[in-house]
Amino acid sequence: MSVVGIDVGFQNCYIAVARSGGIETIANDYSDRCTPACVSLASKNRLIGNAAKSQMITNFKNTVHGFKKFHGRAFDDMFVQAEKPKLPYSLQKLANGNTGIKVRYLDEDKVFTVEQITGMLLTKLRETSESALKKPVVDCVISVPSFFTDAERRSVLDASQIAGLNCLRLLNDTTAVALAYGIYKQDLPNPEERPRNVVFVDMGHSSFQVSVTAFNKGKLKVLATAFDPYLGGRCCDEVLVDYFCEEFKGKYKLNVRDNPRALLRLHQECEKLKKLMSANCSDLPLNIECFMNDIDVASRMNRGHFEDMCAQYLMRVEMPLKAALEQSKLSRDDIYAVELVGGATRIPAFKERIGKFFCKDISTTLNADEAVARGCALQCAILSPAFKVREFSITDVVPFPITLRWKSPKEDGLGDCEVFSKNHAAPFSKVITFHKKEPFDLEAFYSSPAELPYPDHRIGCFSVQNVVPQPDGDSSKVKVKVRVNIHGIFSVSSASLIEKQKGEGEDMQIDSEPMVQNEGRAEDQTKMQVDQEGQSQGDQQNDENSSSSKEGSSGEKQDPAAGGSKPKAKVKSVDLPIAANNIRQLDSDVLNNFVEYESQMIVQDKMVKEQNDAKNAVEEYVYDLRGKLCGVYEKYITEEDSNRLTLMLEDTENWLYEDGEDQPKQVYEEKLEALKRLGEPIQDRHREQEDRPRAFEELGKKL
Ligand code: ATP
Ligand code: K
Ligand code: MG
Repeated sequence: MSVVGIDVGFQNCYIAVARSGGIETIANDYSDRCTPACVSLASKNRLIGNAAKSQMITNFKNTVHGFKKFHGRAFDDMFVQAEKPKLPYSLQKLANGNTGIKVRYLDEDKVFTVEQITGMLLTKLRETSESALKKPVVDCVISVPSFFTDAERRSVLDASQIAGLNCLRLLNDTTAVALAYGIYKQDLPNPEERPRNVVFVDMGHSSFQVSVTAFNKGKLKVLATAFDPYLGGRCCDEVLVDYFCEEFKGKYKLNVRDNPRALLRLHQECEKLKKLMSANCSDLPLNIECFMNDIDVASRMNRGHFEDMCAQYLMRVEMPLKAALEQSKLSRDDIYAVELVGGATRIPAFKERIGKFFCKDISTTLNADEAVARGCALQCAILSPAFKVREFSITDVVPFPITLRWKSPKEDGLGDCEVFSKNHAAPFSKVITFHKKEPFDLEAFYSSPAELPYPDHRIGCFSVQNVVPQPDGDSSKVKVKVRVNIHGIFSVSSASLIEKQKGEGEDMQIDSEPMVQNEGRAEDQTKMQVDQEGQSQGDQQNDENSSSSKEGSSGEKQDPAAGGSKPKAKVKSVDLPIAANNIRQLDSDVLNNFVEYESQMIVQDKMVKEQNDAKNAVEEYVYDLRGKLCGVYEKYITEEDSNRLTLMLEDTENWLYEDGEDQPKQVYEEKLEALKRLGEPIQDRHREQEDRPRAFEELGKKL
């Protein structure tokens, strides 16, 4: 079983793995710990990560980046429509309304879904972790922004399946950071003491996330999260790009926005400039040679000016900080530390604003780039039975309140009830009791569309089937379990019909539900009764203290509503099927096709790589032998033979650029063999000669 944590960023991805020494962030085949979230499609293969990023300008139409926020979004989505004109590649509406990414691949027009593109990226990240661990990787934990809704989360899970990964948990970015922060701390307050409250702030390329988390020995509990889903480093890049576009229009008469290649270059240069300004207050140059129409462009920028231009973004820092603090019901004095991660928190003006809000020096004790991946790896280690790690319980929150509305076709029972409030503990299960005579529908949706960073507040519709009245014509008691699962996804997970036993009164007793086992951890549950008219008379209890009993798997919580110490009546329950509709997730046959297609593309990439390797081996041999023929091998070959061989090497070199440009692997291998048959005898004679004096020396020593 593999223990791998993957931070899939909008711009940068990181992988951490558990090895004997502990959790390690690993480097990819470019010796880089950061793998760019970039996929480049080409006529023979795909390039992913660093190789793709270096193609971005030359192959801009087919190099996909900045796609993380297309997960779970329709093509007509406002955000997608706003992004579209800024992208060097094309988007297209898919048959189901989702966002498709249109590229040339294998000399054909292809439209990929965002799940497929992220799937490609995850394939690369999986391969990187496999080469570090030297074994197949399947199990992993993947990070998502805490504000991702069900549709976005389901879409990321689909992507992980396409890449052949088994995602044990989608972990919120700031919760991953909290885990990386807390698990090694030896001095956390005891469970009965006041917790240590820490604010985590993650500003990445595309978003800004804040959480307030309470720590005690062996556990963390997220109290609140808040976010600005569109505030990040790229806002600042865009400010600079806008500025220089405008300047170059006047100064050089250049319309940069009409030239995708120039625009991409300007973006890259502006990002570099932005980073330089984090360490430097003085005037800095921006120079790009041969920028457009053979014109070299030059300009300058300094931090003061940059900050002025970013004022609208700097202003947006405070709101999420305030919201998180308010929701946590803590005051500034209750905050032990404010920890910053994410690349954009290196921008001094952002840092300053955050510190000022909390009236506190901010801490940067965590690795700003790697903390999310490390936290994910730690969570994976905790979930893995094969890995010993300190017990640590993690309680996250529901970011947006969720409401359930029920209706049945004939009965006039219609009603709704908020089943998960904002910042409710998660993962979490609840049991709701209905009195029904026929099948009914449960519609789930986010209660407050206005605060949702997503255009559709519907989650899905769950039909509870096979409900029948009791033999005496009365309504049946139907118990429905709803949950926010380990990935932060809502579902109606099971339903059962409780059959009335002989002699039982109207005031039927509800048997306690068995504890829900999830990934080896018990989930907590709350009972809620909902009567036939749909009035909620629920006693929601245990919400607060439930998190403390996480480790216990057998200890059922006493539920006063269930009758306490009264002897339990015998109750027979029948499981009811649930049909889920309108869930935004790929159909299983579509998903299977994508899985199959991904593996074909992997085979294709491997073939191209082997072909390239074989070709490079021929080229290398040609250069090496030619060099040696007029060097160290000179004495071991006649001039005539040497000339003939040199000519042959030259022919081979020409061939490599012409007919031999694109040949199957074997052709190169045979070519190499043929050359070696001529080269190796010379090499042998040379080696023999080299070894002789050494042999004499050895002999001399012995004598
Ligand atoms: P997200 O979390 O939004 O999905 P991400 O995880 O890919 O995005 P990070 O890697 O945390 O984002 O941060 C990348 C951002 O940080 C980029 O905008 C980058 O330019 C910026 N950044 C990195 N270093 C610096 C620096 N020294 N000064 C200013 N900005 C920086
Ligand atoms: K990242
Ligand atoms: Mg990030």
